[in-house]
Amino acid sequence: MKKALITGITGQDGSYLAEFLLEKGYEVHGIKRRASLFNTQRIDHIYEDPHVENMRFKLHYGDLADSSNLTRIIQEIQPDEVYNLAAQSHVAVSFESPEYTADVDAMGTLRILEAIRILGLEKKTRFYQASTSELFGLVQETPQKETTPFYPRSPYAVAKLYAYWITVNYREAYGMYACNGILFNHESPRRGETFVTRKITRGLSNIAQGLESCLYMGNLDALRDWGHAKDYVRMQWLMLQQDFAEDYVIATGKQYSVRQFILWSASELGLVLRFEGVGVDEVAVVDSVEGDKAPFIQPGDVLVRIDPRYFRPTEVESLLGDPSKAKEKLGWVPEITVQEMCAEMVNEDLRIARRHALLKQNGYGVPVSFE
Ligand code: NDP
Ligand code: GDR
Repeated sequence: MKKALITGITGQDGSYLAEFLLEKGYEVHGIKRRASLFNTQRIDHIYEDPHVENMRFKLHYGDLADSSNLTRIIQEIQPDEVYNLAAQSHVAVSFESPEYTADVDAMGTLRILEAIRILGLEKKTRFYQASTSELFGLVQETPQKETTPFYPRSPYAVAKLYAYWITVNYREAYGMYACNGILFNHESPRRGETFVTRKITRGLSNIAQGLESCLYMGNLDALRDWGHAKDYVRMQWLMLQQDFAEDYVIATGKQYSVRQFILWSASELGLVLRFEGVGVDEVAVVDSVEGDKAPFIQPGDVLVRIDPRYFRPTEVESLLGDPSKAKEKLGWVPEITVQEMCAEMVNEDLRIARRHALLKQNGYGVPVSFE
């Protein structure tokens, strides 16, 4: 039985990848951080009681900032594959915590590679690094592919640039099977609540159920190439199953604006919106309401306003990936369209909002968003 170690197993991708590898028959180990509240909601459904015999899913306390902890865990497991998904993954937050982001996202990657090397596992353990389209930042070529020059635009992207190159360097210096998946944005109902797609689907669903009154957004002109996380974790595994380690761009090859994602989400709720005004005065107003998904919304309501605090000191305006290499060499094609994904996210957030609305009507507290 193959053994995989996933860092960041409690995150969006970690949870889908763990499900995928369990289905493939792997023994799956994950590193989770100690937190004052439970942080395993995304993986609770696959959790196994450690007292059960032959369990195939095991969590270890750890942190990418702690090299002795990482070395001990890797020594104990002797994994065939390591998927390094852990990161301070929020671009805007990286401007507020640049040093922490560098420590975890850049140095954390080095710590794992060094652990594999020091333990003499460099010929046994295959390594996947969660690289990102943010490396392209201020784009030098459209669409972006494996050979497009990098120009990172945030402390997050700069930290990930180090992680990208240290992965390449360990491959070349020590003959390790180590590769980078340069993944463009991928989302799902399990996406963190403060990334733009989830913020929109959750915010509009909450407004539809009378839990919030308005959604405050940043740059609506930003263009992204959005795919579904389920499609993208399949690719992470495929990259480690080849004869030679190589780096791959994973994207859909289609690009849309944040404004368009708002329109799709609203439409799934039965709402037709129109955008009015320019710059920070732009708003989204309801033109018409159909169906029963949004009982608290009336024509004329303003659902979206701009709040400049969501603007970034340096923005990545436009990303569009060219996944030709992944398609040709690995036979990978995304199966879920961005519109299907948006509908899935809205309907899941609506289900949660309806539950919270019911709790509120009956005098119980509901989670508050501080974003
Ligand atoms: P999430 O933010 O959902 O998950 C991040 C994971 O990393 C969580 O499990 C988090 O733990 C963990 N983590 C954070 N800091 C540490 C630390 N110091 N030590 C150990 N674990 C830590 O990210 P995604 O699942 O969306 O992304 C996975 C990876 O892919 C990330 O590296 C991200 O940068 C990268 N990426 C993501 C893309 C996307 O569109 N989703 C695109 C390209 C790259 P906790 O739950 O405790 O917070
Ligand atoms: P990104 O994702 O920065 O691309 O990084 P995010 O969803 O945060 O932003 C996408 C674009 O939307 C604009 N935007 C807003 N973003 C947020 N979060 N909140 C807002 O209110 C808002 N309004 C507009 C942003 O300015 C940006 O242009 C994600 C992360 O998952 C990274 O870890 C990953 O590496 C990249 O995707 C690929």
